[in-house]
Amino acid sequence: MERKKSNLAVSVDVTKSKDFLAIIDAVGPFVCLVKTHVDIIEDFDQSLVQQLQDLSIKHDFVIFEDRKFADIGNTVALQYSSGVHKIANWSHITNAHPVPGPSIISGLSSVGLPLGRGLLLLSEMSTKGALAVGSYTQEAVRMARAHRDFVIGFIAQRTMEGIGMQENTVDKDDFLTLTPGVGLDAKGDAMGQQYRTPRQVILESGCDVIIVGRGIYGKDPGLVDEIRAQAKRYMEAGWEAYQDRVSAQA
Ligand code: UP6
Repeated sequence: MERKKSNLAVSVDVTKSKDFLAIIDAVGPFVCLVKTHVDIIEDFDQSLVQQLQDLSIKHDFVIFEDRKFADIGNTVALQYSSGVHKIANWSHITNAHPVPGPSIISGLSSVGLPLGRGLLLLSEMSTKGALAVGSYTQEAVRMARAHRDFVIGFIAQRTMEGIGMQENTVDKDDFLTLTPGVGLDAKGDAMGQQYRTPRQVILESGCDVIIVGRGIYGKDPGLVDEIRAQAKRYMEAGWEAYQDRVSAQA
């Protein structure tokens, strides 16, 4: 993030590998991270993984497969390591719902830790009526604190720093907060998604990384120049909000 002066993550939710790779190559210079949903790609194969890894090296970004694991430890370990996608082989980061309890972290870390991978827990969601609130969110943070070797942060709508801690505690968490539901032009979609601006997310809510999908490639996945321009726009908005937060804290 420091090296590229970018706290922008682009979520590339398209179904054709040609569009997927073209978008990533276009936004690559502006992002710290690329977020994928490989299970929506219709012509997925292992060569796509190789090309994604090549782009990650070319443009210096981290790969995050947004798999949202949510099953028992044994099953998630198999889903993470095996099947068609073999996510653990190529994705630097993945994520999980805390709903099954700490065993989901043990299951995933049995595969990911030896490979140097990291996990994000979904302690909140961006959608209208989300159930990940209150004590659910607090327990998610507690689970993360108990597994600092593998859990590196959260998918959440605000910083989780200090949540559930005693008032006078001196411990600092230093987890990352990556935040989806970010848009500069729309307030939401027709399926419950809710958007806030980079300023609201980074400056007012203390998050670290903005995750933007359709705000960047939404008009037409073929319009590479437009996609590049939007990526630059979101990168600048995200970084400016971060700089403002840092100087406000100094
Ligand atoms: N995502 C959310 N909200 C969450 C968690 N994850 O939107 O709470 C993911 C979606 C999608 C991306 O699965 O890939 O972030 C948001 O895309 P969008 O910017 O096009 O709405």
